[in-house]
Amino acid sequence: MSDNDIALKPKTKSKPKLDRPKLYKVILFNDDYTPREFVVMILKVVFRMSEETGYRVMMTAHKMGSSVVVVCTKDIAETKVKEAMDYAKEAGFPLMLTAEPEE
Ligand code: TYC
Repeated sequence: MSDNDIALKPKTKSKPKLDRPKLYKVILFNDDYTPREFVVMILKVVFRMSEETGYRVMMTAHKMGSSVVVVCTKDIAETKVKEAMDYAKEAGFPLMLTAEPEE
């Protein structure tokens, strides 16, 4: 090796490849107009919840202002939010859900 040669250090720190997709939370928000039974129906039909789980999630949003419905990939979260809000819009209710990335 001459004096002008630069010794290149091999890169020792390489980013580990994680093919873990970023997860998204579907959040259900309370409002004063959507009937409780309608919210439970949405949770059963769109999110495949049982009556009991749907009722529990609906009551959490009703009492606390919001509730996490499910954690899943961005695609699924956004599709389900749209599906649920389309049903609500069609029925004339202001039911609101969002898909938010997990910290
Ligand atoms: N607060 C509504 C009512 O009393 C019921 C409701 C619950 C609406 C949860 C939205 O995400 C919700 N009729």
